[in-house]
Amino acid sequence: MRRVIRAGAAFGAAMLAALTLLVAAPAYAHNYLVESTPLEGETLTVLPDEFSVTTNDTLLDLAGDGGGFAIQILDSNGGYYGDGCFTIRDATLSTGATLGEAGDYRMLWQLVSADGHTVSDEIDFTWEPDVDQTISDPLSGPPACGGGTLEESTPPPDSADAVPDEADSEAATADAGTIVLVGGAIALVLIAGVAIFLITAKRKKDEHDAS
Ligand SMILES: [Cu+2]
Repeated sequence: MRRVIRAGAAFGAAMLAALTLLVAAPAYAHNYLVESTPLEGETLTVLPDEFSVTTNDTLLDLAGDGGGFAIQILDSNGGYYGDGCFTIRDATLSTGATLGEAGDYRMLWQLVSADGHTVSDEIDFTWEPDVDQTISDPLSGPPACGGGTLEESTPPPDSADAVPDEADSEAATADAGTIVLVGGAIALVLIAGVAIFLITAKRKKDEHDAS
């Protein structure tokens, strides 16, 4: 009987170790911020060449289209600045620097870690421009690189040309995928349970037969 308990404990420990690895390993591999312009809480009096965030590891832009990356500059009234274009270079994500009237600003950034996970955060700073600094007008929405704003380029959801059937079927496919995943996980647990039960029962029987 002691042997059965020990086997069960070993199996449990192995499962726990595997789960811990699955959950913990990716978290350690996230890129983290090591430098930025501006810094959190900094007061700028002169516009830098560019706004940027630098992480500890390479940024992942596999498709080369900057998907998953963004830097947005907002004033305290929700106005946007910049042209929406950005550059990904090694571990640094950057964008051209423009700001409006003096005040509090926020830089929102999002990037894709070397491990493929998206990381984002915000940096608050203050703008007290010297008299020779250029003051830009705010945009009403996030700028789209190449012109306009992202909000303008997004079609209204109830547009007559919209294809709701396709969207619905995509959602249905996603739901089906989730069901398959959950079903698969339940099946695995059940199979493991039955296996443990059978092994335990057989060992009990063997020990019983042996005694
Ligand atoms: Cu990660």
